[in-house]
Amino acid sequence: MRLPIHAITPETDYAEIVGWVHEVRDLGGLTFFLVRDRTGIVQVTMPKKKVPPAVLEAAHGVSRESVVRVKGPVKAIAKAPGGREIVPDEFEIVSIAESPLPLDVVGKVPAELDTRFDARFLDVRRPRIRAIFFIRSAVIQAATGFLYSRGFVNITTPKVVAAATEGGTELFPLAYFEKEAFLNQSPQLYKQMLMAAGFEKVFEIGPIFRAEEHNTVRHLNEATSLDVEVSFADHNDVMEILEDLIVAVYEHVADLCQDRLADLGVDLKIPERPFPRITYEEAIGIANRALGGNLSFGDDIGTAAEKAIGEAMGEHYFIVDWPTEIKPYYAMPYPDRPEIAKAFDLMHPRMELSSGAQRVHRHDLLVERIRAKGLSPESFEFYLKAFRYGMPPHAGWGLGIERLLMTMLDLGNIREAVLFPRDRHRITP
Ligand code: AMO
Repeated sequence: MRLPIHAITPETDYAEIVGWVHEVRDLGGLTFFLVRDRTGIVQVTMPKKKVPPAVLEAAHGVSRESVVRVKGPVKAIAKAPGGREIVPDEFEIVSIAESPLPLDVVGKVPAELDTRFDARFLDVRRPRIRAIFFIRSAVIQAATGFLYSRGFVNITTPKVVAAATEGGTELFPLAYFEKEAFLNQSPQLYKQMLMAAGFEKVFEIGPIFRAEEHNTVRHLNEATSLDVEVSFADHNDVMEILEDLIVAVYEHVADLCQDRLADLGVDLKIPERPFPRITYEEAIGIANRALGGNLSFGDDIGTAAEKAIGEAMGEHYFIVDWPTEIKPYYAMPYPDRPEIAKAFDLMHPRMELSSGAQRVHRHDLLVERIRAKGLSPESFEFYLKAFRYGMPPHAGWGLGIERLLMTMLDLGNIREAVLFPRDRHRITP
């Protein structure tokens, strides 16, 4: 029976393993193999005089990254990884790897990102790279568990849609029979409609598509968003949920992914609650002082300003009370100061992680806001309808999973947090 490599202990005296040939060292009378599976690496030692001729023949010339099955007694040996070695009495090549490899899995030869993504399945064989995706899985598990424990319902909304949610310029048009259709930018309209359906608390983890043309280290054209929407709640309520979720996710990863974090050399610091909150006006004040700039009310906070504010804050923080004019039509303006919206962004010192708001739930105001953005209420009729038959007040947010991982694991490029990234120049593999 096949044994995962990490299950080989000092008590194991015999093992059958299946894995990839990580390294081969032929010293003439003695050949060493390192064999790797997803759990670890073990040394396979073949002294020519001690192993059966059939084993020597089977192993002869086996290429790196071939899949092999090895069976034999396990012995203690100080110099081997994990302090164990297998001296095989059976050896089988299960699947041969062509040479040369398109990518050096051992990682001694550094590869460009493009080379890595062209052979991503090989790239991800590397323990350091694979660790990112085991942690990504743990992040999603923790977030999902947290939301279930708070009574949320997991929803799935369409990705083929008829209207823009976040603004028309970043849409991917789609050939959809005789209709005009797009890939969805956000589950925004659907999660709100489910508030009218009486679900009260929903979440979705799914793809969002943004036709952003710029090529940056923190934008993808297909990203993964964790979306949350809550009825009878305001922006402050959902900011608390977001803060609690971030801390729960960090704690889960710190508890359960120690080995993977070690593979990545990451010393995870759990963010402290409550996250500081600064207003948009305070944020531009910080940026102006730091950069000698002259951002004024209503200006977007660009990358340089964001960086300066992040440096001043030094930890996760919220920017609240945004100008209504630079937030989407669905963000609720304060009744007494309609030029400011009950909208927020959750920031990591490096970048924005999430944005959210209390929503406009009054039909008349929503129509007004849609018009004020230069959009046509007619194209939102399927959405507006949900506001005419009893729509509770509600609030929510969207959190970018890749940005969460990128900041948590200190990755240099957002593409590192995606198995098969989609950017301006890449749609394969
Ligand atoms: P927003 O457009 O700010 O808000 O997106 C929410 C979060 O999703 C992530 N994100 C991206 N990540 C990588 N590449 C991209 N191109 C990209 N675009 C967005 C970011 C961002 O903070 N409907 C609102 C959310 C809401 O109000 O509930 C929305 O989509 O981490």
